[in-house]
Amino acid sequence: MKSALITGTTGQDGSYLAEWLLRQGYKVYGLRRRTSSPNFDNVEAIKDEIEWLSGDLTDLASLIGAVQQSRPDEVYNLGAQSFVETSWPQPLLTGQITAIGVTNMLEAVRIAQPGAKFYQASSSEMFGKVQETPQTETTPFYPRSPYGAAKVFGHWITVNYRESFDMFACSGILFNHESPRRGIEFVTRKVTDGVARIKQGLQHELRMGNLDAKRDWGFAGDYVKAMWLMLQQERADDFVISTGETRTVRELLEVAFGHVGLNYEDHVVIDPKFFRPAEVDLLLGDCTKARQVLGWRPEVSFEQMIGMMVDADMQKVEWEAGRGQSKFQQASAAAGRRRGSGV
Ligand code: NDP
Ligand code: GDR
Repeated sequence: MKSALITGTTGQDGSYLAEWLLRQGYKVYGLRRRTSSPNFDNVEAIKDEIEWLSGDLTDLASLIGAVQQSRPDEVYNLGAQSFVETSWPQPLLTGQITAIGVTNMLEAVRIAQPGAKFYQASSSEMFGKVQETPQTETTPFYPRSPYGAAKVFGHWITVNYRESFDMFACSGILFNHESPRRGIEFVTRKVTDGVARIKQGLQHELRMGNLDAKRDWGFAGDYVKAMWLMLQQERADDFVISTGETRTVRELLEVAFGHVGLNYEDHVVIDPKFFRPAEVDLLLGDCTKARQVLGWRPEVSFEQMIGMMVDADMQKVEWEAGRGQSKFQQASAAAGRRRGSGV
């Protein structure tokens, strides 16, 4: 039986990847950091099938301990401070987790299990102010946020460990990918949650930032398979994973509101608070290499995915209503959640 250690197991991608690996017959070890209250929402269905190890990407000792305990064949480093907007008010923490955390994880593997295959969650945010379109594995990086800069470090340190220590270390340069498990602060989920609440009369308006930004949005369930495929190859390499289609945030609003028969223009209010100090205007990935070498391709379309997310949020909101909360209580809870997540 093969074994895998995942960091970021409680996040969107970690939960889909754990499910995929369990289905492939892996023994799955999940790193989780201590939290004051449980955060198992994404892994509720599989939490008893995962062997949980306590650790934090900023704490090398805990990572060495986790690798020693699990002795994994494969390590997937998905843990990060992953919200771009938070990386401006928290640049040092973002650097500690999202940049130095990668070195910590590579060191833990190099020291305790050097033969393990290693996957690093690199990001299209590294392209930032894009130097060519579409972006490929050879497009130069020009990050536009502390998060993007941290990911560039994580990417190059992974390449460096591959070249310096002959480790099987891969970086997947993944473009935006979403799902009903997406954190509420990211734009797709913020919109689908907002649509559900507006449709059910719990709120009337949705406050948004830059509607002209363009993203290449895919489905997280498809993208975790690409991570796994990278580690099944003979040779470690880096791959762009994307859909090859780009859409504006405005188009996202049209599709999401349209899914329940609403017009976004009746509800969306532009709020300067949600504009970023430096924006990534256009992302569009060319994943020809992944198609050819890994045999990977996206399966769920943008419209299907947004439809799936709106439907899931509609159910969630209805479920909350079924618990007997008044509309006023729900609206207050939603406002509290948005305040808490900076949305
Ligand atoms: P999420 O924000 O959903 O999950 C992040 C995970 O990292 C959570 O499990 C979180 O744990 C964990 N984490 C945060 N800080 C630490 C820490 N100090 N030590 C250990 N674990 C920590 O992200 P996604 O699932 O969306 O993304 C997974 C990875 O892929 C991230 O590295 C992200 O930057 C990258 N990426 C994501 C893309 C996307 O579109 N989703 C695109 C390209 C790259 P906790 O639950 O305790 O907070
Ligand atoms: P991104 O995702 O920054 O691309 O990073 P996000 O969904 O936060 O933003 C996408 C675009 O939407 C614009 N936008 C808004 N964004 C948010 N969050 N809230 C708003 O109200 C809003 N209005 C407009 C943003 O300006 C931006 O242009 C995600 C994360 O998952 C990273 O971890 C990952 O590396 C990259 O995708 C690829």
